[in-house]
Parts: sequence; C-alpha cells; structure tokens
Amino acid sequence: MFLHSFPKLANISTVFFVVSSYQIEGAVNEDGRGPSIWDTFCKIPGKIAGGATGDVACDSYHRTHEDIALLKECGAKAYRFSISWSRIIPLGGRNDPVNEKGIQHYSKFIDDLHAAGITPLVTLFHWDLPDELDKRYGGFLNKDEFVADFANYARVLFNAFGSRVKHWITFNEPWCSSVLGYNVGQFAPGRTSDRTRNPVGDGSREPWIVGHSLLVAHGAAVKIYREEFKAQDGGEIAITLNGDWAEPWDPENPADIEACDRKIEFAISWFADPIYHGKYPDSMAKQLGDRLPKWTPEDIALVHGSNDFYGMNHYCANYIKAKTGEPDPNDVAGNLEILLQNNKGEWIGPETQSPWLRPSAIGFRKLLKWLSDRYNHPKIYVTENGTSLKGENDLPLEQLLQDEFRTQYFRDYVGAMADAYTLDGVNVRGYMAWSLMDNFEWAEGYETRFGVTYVDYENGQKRIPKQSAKAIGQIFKEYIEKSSSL
Ligand code: PNW
Repeated sequence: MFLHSFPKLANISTVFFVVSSYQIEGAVNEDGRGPSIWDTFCKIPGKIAGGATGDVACDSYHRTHEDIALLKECGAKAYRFSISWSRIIPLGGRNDPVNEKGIQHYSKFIDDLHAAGITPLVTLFHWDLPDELDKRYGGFLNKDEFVADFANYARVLFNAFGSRVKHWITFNEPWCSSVLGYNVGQFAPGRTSDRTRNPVGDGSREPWIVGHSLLVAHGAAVKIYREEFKAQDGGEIAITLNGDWAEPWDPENPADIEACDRKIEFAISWFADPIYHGKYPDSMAKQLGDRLPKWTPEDIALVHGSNDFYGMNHYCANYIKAKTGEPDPNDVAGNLEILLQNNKGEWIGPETQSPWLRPSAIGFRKLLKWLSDRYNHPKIYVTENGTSLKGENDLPLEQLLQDEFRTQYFRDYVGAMADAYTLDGVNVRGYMAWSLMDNFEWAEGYETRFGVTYVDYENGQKRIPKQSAKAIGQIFKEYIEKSSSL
C-alpha cells in the first residue's frame, strides 16, 4: 500500500550495504594508525579461528575505488561503514594528537562516495577501541574517562565530516562489546570470569558497567551533535542495537512465554529502555540488583530521548526455555536457556556456518512489531541483516558463487519486513545488507563468510560478486513494485 515510498532513508529507495573498519580495511600500521583492542586480541594464540588477524583483511584501505565500483555494480545508493578511531586519534584520548592522514583518508572516501551517487552512513564505533585507552584506564570500565574521550572523538568526526554525512550511528551493538567482550570473553578485550579463557575479568559485574558507559557515551555524543552541529548540518543520529527474536521452547508453558520477553529485554531493552523510557527494564533490575549501575539524573538526561531513529541489527531467532532456581551470577540472558530446537525437536531454522545463526524470517516481522509497540512506533532503520552459509568456505568457487541460500534469506527477510510495514504498520524506513563483501568475521576469522561478494584472500583480495549481489537489488525492486500496485 505505502511500500512504493517504503525504504526511504532520506532520498534512498533501494538496498544498501554495511561493513566495518577492522573487518575490511587492513593497513593496520599505515598513515599513523594506532593499534586497537582487536589488533592486540588477534595476537593472542587461540582467540581467532585459523590464527587470523585484520592486518590485511579485504585491503579496503587501499581499494576504496574498487569498493565504490562494486557498490555501483550492486545498484547500492548508500553505504554504511565505520571509522577506525585509532586512525583519527591514534592514542584515542581527548588530549592526544589528531592524525590528519586519518581524517584525509575518510574525507576523500566520503567525497568519492558522493561523486558516485552513494550516500554515506557513518558508524563512529564498531568495536575497535584504541588499545591505549584500554591500557590507560580500562577502556569502557572507566565511565568518566571513556565518555570524555568518546565525546571528543565524536566532535572531531562531526567537525570534519558533518557537512557531508547526514546519518550517524554512535555505537554498533553495545551488547556485543559488553557481553562478548566482558562476560563470554570471546571478543576483545576478552575479559571473563571463565579462568580457562582469561586470568582477569568479572563477568558478573563488568558487562553491566560497560553497557552503562556505552549508553552514557552515546548520549554525550548525541548532545554534542544536537547542540553544536544539527542546526547547520541537519542530520540524524542514533545507536544500533542487535537482537534476535524469541519463541517459547514449550508454547504451552507460561514460564517459557514470559522468558521470551525477558530474553529480549536483557538483549535489547537493556539499551533501548533507557533511551526510550529513561530506565532499565524491571526484569534486569530485579535479577541483577546492585550489580546494575544506578542512573544519576545527569546521565539519564543524556540518554533519555537520544535516538533520532532506531538502528536495528537482526539475524535470527531462538527457542527460549525458562530456568528454575536462582540465576547464576554470571548469567547475562535473564535466567533462561537459549536453544535452537523446541520441545518437539523442531529446529528454529536451517543451519548456517555461524553456530548462533539459524534464520527465521517470521521472527524478523514479529520483532519489528515488538519494538514498534514497546518504543512508541519509532522510525526504524535495519542497519544489518544477512547470513553465512554452512560450509561455504569449502566449496569450489563456481558453486560458492551460486549462493542461493543467501539469496533466499534476503527474499524471506525483505518480504517479512515488507509485511511488517504494510500489514503491521511498523515504520521501517531503511534496510542494509550485511555485508557488501566477505570480511574478517571476528573470532571466526575468515572461515565464515557473510558477503554478497566473494573475496579471494589468497589472490590479492580479488572481489567477485555472488548470485546474491545481483539478486538483492531485484528483490527490493519487486517488493516495491508489487506493493505500490496494491
Ligand atoms: C554483527 N552473536 O555481529 C556485527 O555487527 C558484525 O560486525 C558481524 O560481522 C555480523 O553481525 C555477523 O556476525 C554479531 O553471537 C556477532 O549473537 C555475534 C552475534 C551477534 C552479532
């Protein structure tokens, strides 16, 4: 019905793509870049599959022209990428020098994107904290220092690029930084209570401190943007949150049904409730007690109302089974089990290469509605959505390029989003596919591929579009045309 005007992000009416700095750039020692916590983490044996690092990755730092040509070939009208903080301020801090070469690199890239008719969406932070800030004061664990340094970094970016960038995302997936970085220990800086993984860390307390710091830093950056830049630049700014849909393990069991909401609250509302409702969810306050930081009036004033849109990263769904008994102090999920099969032994979706990711497109539609209801109908941009394929890396090239599974994933998910828009009245306005090309998939190294474009890491990082790269533009077009004729 309204879908002809559907994926309207500013003047954008087609699909676009996402990447992040550490996952694609390489050139880690070039033009004055300082190390990030991921450079350091990758050097620890056993942390990354295949001992991989982001030292070269897709070599995008040297191949911005190739990447722009690829975007054009895929028909993309916008590109979400992140900026490497330690290229801009190699040591990261507010009294540390700014690296002009880092500014120039992104400045030229932004100009080149505009020249190619592609709108940039910029993420300030996609997990690659300057290593020095972690060493200097414990990074996110030190709220006051971290917030002041992030605010300074944000101002440097708004100053340098604000006239040419109209869509800003402060943090990508603070849940991952907090939980995977400070509880599970699977992501940098790898802190955890699990002493088989790391001699340091307290997974029962640190994730909640880290999440709190990230929220306040987000709020501080938004305040700077609104007070110092918005009037002249006219852009918008928000945070991007990840979260999966939750179905009860036993649909007849009220405890499992209740646990589904709690699961989403622990993953998403942890961040979204303070932003939209000015407080943490009751379920979290109840379980975590004084381990959940308290809001000061100053901090919550920064955070409450700080989203111009809701940035939604979404990949999959899970079955949820309530646990009985007292929660483990290291529990971060809401005292429940996250499962891939229900009580009848049915899988939530088909297997992929990522152990946590089994697609269920209907879950996307349901979560869009859930978010829309809970947060009073916000404008939503889907800032990431995509899939890996079981065994893709081991396929002969010819077969690998025929990624029908990924194409079908996009068909199903874009369709579910269109239904959320037309049938459920969800105000979803943009969609970004993860990812433009295969890249460094964090702890899974290069063995897991998420790209619509194949990257040949053995042969000069050559890029070859897969079937899905060609199909996704067409899928969008069909949905738009179909619904505009309703
Ligand atoms: C997102 N999980 O990460 C990130 O924003 C990307 O950088 C990443 O490459 C992409 O999704 C694919 O993984 C996630 O374990 C990583 O639930 C792990 C999880 C969720 C999101």
